[in-house]
Amino acid sequence: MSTEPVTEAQAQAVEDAFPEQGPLVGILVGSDSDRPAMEAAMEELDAHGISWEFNVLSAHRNPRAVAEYASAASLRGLRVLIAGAGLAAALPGVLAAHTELPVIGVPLRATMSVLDGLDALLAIVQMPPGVPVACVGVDNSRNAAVLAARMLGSRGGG
Ligand code: RP5
Repeated sequence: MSTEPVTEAQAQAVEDAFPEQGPLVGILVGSDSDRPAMEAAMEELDAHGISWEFNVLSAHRNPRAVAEYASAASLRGLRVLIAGAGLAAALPGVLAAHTELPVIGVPLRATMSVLDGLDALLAIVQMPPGVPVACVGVDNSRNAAVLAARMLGSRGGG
């Protein structure tokens, strides 16, 4: 793995910053404009009784914040990350570069897409060996949540 080991000082800093047990699933998108496409994932996780949080963090516009989020995610108690992005959809891959948690990418059909979402799908799925990202269908955030629920061993909802 390319992930750097977390030092005790870093772990303590995260515990100090996040003293409460956080949600199990982190949902991220690259832009506010992506949020509507991810609502099916939120509803699906709710149906399974799985706690989640939502953040807008762009791999291209906020690269440092994305790295910090992913590096702290496991220590905060998150177990799976779901990341939706369109166009040159780097967010799922960049998250995977900074965490050992499973990352599920949702390619989104952005308005400027020249390939109706296929550009984002290829950007998400074509990860190099050793840094995997699971990938669901274009705009199919519900399936990302179903997969996350299965990873977490949930048999409810669906
Ligand atoms: C990607 O660019 C985002 O994930 C979004 O799908 C797309 C367009 O973003 P906006 O221009 O709407 O912010 O990074």
